[in-house]
Amino acid sequence: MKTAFVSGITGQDGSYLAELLLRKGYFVVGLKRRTSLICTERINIIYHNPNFKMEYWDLNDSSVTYRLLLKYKPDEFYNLAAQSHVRVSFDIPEDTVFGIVNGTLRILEAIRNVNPKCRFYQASSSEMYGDNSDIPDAGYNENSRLMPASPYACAKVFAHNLVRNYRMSYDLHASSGILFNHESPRRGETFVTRKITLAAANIRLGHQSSIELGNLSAKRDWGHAKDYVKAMWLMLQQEVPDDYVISTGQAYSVEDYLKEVWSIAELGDPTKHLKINQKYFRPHEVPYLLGDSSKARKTLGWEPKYDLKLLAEDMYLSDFNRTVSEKGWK
Ligand code: NDP
Ligand code: GDR
Repeated sequence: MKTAFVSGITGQDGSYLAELLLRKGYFVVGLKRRTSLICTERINIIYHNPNFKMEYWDLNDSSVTYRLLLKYKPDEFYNLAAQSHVRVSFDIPEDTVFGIVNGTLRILEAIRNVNPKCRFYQASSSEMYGDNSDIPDAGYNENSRLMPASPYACAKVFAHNLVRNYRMSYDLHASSGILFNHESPRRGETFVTRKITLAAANIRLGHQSSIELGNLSAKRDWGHAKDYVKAMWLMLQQEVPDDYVISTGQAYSVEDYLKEVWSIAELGDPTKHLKINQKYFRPHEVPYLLGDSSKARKTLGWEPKYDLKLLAEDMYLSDFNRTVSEKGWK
C-alpha cells in the first residue's frame, strides 16, 4: 500500500485529491494546520476511513515535516497548502509569501535529507503568467514567460523555480502542475465563481437581493477541481518528473460566467441584481489567462470532462440544494 501526504487537506483540492487517492488504495495522511474552529467540512466523508489519518502540520514549521517523514516514510507528497486568495495576498503579503516560499523550501529540504525517494508535487499556478501580454494563440504553455502580478503569484514563481532547482540539483522526483483556475461546489465562498453561484441560489430563494462584484471583464480558463486532481496524481506516476500546464483551453469572462449562472437559475438579466464595488478590484489585475495543456494531454493522457456550462450547473445546483436545506424558501 502506497502512502501519500497531502498538505492543504482541508482545502478544495486537498479534499478531492484525498478521495481520489483513497479510491486508488493509498494510505493518506492529511496535513492540517491548527485553527480555532476545526474546519474539516470538506473532508467529513473520509474522516473515519481507516486508511486516512490527519496530522497537525504547518507551512511555517520545519520540524514537523522531518518528524512526519520519518514516521510514515511516504511515497508521495502533494504540497497544496497556501494562502491561495490573490486579492488577499495584497493585504497579507508577508504571510502569503513566507508560507508559499519557505513552506515549499522546507518540504524540499526535508525530503532531500530524510526521504529522497519520496515523489513531490507542487501546486504551481497560472497566476504566474500574470500580465504577460505575449499570449500564444493556443494559450500559455510550460515555456511561456512568467510575469507575476501579485504577492501570491510572485511567491508561486519562486516556489516553482525552487522545485525545478531541487529536481536538477538533487535528482528528486519533483514536479509542478501549472494549474489554471479550477472550481467546484467545494470552492471557497470568496472566489468569484462560488460567490456567484451562492448569490444566485440565495436570490432565487429570496434570501438576498443583489450581488457585489469587481472586474467583470477579466477572463479565466475555468475547469473542475475533480478533473484537475487526477492530473496531479498522473504527474507523480510518470517515470520522469516534469512541469505540466493543466487547463481546458477555453477562456471566459467573469461576466460570461455570471450570465451562464443567471440563466441556469432562471433569474433573467443579471444587471438587475448587480452592483459593482471598487473594493473587489485588485491593485494589479491579470486580465486574461488561457492555458495550452497539450503536453499533459499527450504525455499524461489527461482530458477534462467538465466544460464551463457543466461546471456552473454543478456549482449552482449544489448551492441551491444546500441553501434550501439550511434556510428553505423565503
Ligand atoms: P484552498 O484555499 O481551498 O486551500 C488551501 C489549503 O491550504 C487549506 O487547507 C488551508 O488550510 C491550507 N493552508 C493555508 N495556510 C497554511 C499554513 N500556513 N499551513 C498549513 N496549511 C495551510 O486552495 P485550493 O484547494 O483551491 O488550492 C490548492 C493549492 O493549489 C493552493 O496552493 C493554491 O494556491 C493552488 N492553486 C489553486 C488553483 C485553483 O484554481 N483552485 C489554481 C492553481 C493553483 P485552512 O483550511 O486552515 O485555511
Ligand atoms: P483568481 O480567482 O484570482 O483567478 O485566483 P478569483 O475567483 O478570486 O478571481 C477571478 C477573477 O474574478 C475577478 N473578480 C472577482 N474576484 C473575486 N474573488 N471576488 C469578486 O467579487 C470579483 N469580481 C471580479 C478577479 O478580479 C479576477 O480577475 C484563483 C485562486 O484559486 C488562486 O489560488 C489560483 O492560483 C488561481 O485561481 C489560478
